[in-house]
Amino acid sequence: MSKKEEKWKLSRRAFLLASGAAVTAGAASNFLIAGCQPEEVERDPDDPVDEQPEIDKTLVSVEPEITDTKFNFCGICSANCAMIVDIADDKAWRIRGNPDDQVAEGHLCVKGYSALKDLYDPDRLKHPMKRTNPEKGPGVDPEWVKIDWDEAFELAANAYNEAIEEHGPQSLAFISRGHDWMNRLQRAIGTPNHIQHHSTCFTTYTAVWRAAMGTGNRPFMLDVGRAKYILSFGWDQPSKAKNMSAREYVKAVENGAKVVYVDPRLTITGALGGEWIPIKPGTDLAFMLAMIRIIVNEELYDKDYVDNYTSGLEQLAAAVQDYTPEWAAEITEVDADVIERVAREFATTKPALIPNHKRDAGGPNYANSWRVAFCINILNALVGSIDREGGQIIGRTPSMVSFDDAFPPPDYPEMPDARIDGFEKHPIIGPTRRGDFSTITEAILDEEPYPLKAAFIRKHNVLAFPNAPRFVEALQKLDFVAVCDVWPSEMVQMADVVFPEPYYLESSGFGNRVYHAFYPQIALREPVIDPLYDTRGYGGIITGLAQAMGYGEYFEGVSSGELNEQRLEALGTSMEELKQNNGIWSDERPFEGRTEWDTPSNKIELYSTVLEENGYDPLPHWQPKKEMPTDEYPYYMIISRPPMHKMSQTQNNELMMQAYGEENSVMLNSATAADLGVEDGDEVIVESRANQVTLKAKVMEGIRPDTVCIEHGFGHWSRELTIAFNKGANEGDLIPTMPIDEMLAAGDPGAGSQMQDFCVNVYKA
Ligand SMILES: Nc1nc2c(c(=O)[nH]1)N[C@H]1C(S)=C(S)[C@@H](COP(=O)(O)OP(=O)(O)OC[C@H]3O[C@@H](n4cnc5c(=O)[nH]c(N)nc54)[C@H](O)[C@@H]3O)O[C@H]1N2
Ligand SMILES: Nc1nc2c(c(=O)[nH]1)N[C@H]1C(S)=C(S)[C@@H](COP(=O)(O)OP(=O)(O)OC[C@H]3O[C@@H](n4cnc5c(=O)[nH]c(N)nc54)[C@H](O)[C@@H]3O)O[C@H]1N2
Ligand code: SF4
Ligand SMILES: [Mo]
Repeated sequence: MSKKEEKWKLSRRAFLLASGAAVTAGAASNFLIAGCQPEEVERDPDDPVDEQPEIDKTLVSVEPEITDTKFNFCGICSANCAMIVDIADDKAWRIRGNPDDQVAEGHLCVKGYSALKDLYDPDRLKHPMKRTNPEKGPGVDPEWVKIDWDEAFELAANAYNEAIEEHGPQSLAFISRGHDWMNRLQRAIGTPNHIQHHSTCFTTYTAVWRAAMGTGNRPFMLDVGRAKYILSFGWDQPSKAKNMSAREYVKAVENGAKVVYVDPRLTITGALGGEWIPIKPGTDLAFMLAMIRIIVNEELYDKDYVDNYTSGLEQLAAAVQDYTPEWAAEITEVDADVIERVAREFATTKPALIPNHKRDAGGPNYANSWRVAFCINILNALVGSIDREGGQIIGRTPSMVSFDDAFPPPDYPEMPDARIDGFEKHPIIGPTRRGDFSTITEAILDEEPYPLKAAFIRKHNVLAFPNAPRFVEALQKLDFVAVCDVWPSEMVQMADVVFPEPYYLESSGFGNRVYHAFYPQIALREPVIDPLYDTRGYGGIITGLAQAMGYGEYFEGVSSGELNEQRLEALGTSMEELKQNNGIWSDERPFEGRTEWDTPSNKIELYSTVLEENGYDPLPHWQPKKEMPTDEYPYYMIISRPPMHKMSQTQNNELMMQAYGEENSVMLNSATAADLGVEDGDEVIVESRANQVTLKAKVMEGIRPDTVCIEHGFGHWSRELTIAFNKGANEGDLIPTMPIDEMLAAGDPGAGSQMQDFCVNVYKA
């Protein structure tokens, strides 16, 4: 082993140990990350990675003089853990978790600790660019030319205005997470087309929560740490190294909580828990219906909670009588006596919780997932665990001055109803205007209900869309695409004009604590260093574009500094005070469980009148998943994500890539591998009715023999991502898209993208 390799091995091991410990046991948060030194190295994208300049990867043994300390919060996942960043030699040198943040509690996860590697990534976008090669797609060099901001705005404004004049405002789509500035420009233009990722992520939960509890959109907070019985149906957040989930879960296990982990695949969450039930994919609904029947029939539910805070128990009881444990056993392949035991344990151990986040069994994975989300809500309510200690909590967030109150807008034009993705056709989820990642592709290609001509895209990647190659075809059909990004992602490769944004560590503002918010709290974000490149924040990009398009009046007097000031003043604080107070403002008060709900009955509705009024089943009923194994596609396909990557946006982080092991693989049970004549590490083809991908096989025991699993985030084809390029495959290429008619036929009030409701074949490459 060369000296260089030896050094790397040491530093990598030290890093893994330190970050693993920080995730699971709350180890000292100020360990050093070798390889994260702020060395700025220009990488030539044409050089093979081996020949790139060497980055010093030795462990740092001597602490340099810390000249400044800045506050920020992590922008990698939505937990937004508060950070303290130590500065040495004008460079961000070390990141620590902020101990005063109730989410971080002084610690971060592997991804947060490695963020300096992203900040100083030489592949980052450095200035606005335009493409000069009209051809677009994988393998095509965009032939970028550097331009200034005025030219970038002008090019985009001309293209968008031309589309609007010739084809109407609806011919322009904003594909972006919601943002005050963006929402205003979209409304000023009068296009109904704003598309975000929720249909792939947690829309089924949102729909059920809106209907049965009236609590809006964010079913994200859990008091796992105090739960005594944790019944997970694919809730696997501790395995994702999500900071507070991992910490609270370990706390619960150490406090003697019993964990039953139901998942076709054994994960770290399951392994730490004690009991693993390898359920057949897409059948959790049957398990839950049988549980409800037992709990109701044996009167094991929390009588006080159910009487006072829920409605519809009688109708619920009548609806589940056919769902015996024996019936559920046939469907789920879980023994009837196991289902009975789990139901009784769950109802009689307090506090008990079915934790859920986004893409577990109730997430938009299958045609029946919304019913699973509904059953989870019902079961948590039956045992009195909604907004109670050890249960599912409604996060306490501070109320904020709205953007429109701070800067009242001129009148907006009328907006057409019909959206490109048909999202207005869903009565419960439609009003959230979040849009649909799986129907947009077919709509663009078919020009139904009308032609889409241009798109403005921000912080969404091609690899996140079902059947990504088909989405590329849809993008190729558009006349003009502008993309805001931090990296030269696959979406950037499809752009005509690129607007580079700063990395979050170069940005300012503040953020609500959401994922672990027992009381209202905000965390400060200040630039930890001066911006490295010629970038602009999203608000500034939208303002520049609006002015160039002729919508400048909507942004007169609008400034993020002023908005922040107004919001902080309303809370009785200021940026200055936040700085003085370790970057945190809190309104700490004792936790009091909610007693009223924003539904027609003011209760949690076990019989949902809102679902009924909108044409959906008001009670949970059995419905199978949509696609079953066939001779052609004999295996269930499931998707997950690893602890050290966030979707497709961390693969260019050298540390994370090293920690993961470079490429993803397809997980196969050893019996399945033997049947297929495949050995660990062999290349295999995984094929669905949409596409095929080639990957290495990872042979294991901890997955059902009828199921295969692939982790998401890989298969980058942008050559400008020099580390991420060409590692593994995108399992999303396999996911079929859905035309709007198929989506409506599914009858899902959340309009979920059914990310796993298909089957695959696997064979040796
Ligand atoms: N490290 C890391 N953390 C992340 C993310 C990331 O990319 N990386 N992404 C964040 C985001 S946006 C999201 S949406 C969440 C998603 O995080 P999770 O909601 O935890 O989703 P997955 O990672 O997809 O894990 C879902 C689990 O469900 C199991 N599963 C699949 N099918 C079934 C089934 O039919 N029944 C049951 N019971 N289980 C099933 C899978 O095997 C898998 O273990 O994670 C967030 N946190
Ligand atoms: N195949 C498949 N598809 C999926 C999923 C899956 O499991 N498998 N999961 C789904 C889920 S749960 C989700 S939440 C979605 C997520 O969908 P996306 O948010 O589209 O997914 P990411 O892969 O995280 O891509 C984020 C993009 O934003 C860029 N970016 C990062 N930070 C910034 C920033 O500060 N500003 C700007 N302008 N850009 C930034 C990154 O370079 C990257 O291109 O994906 C969904 N799609
Ligand atoms: S859990 Fe990790 S990635 Fe998510 S916000 Fe916290 S430190 Fe960042
Ligand atoms: Mo997600």
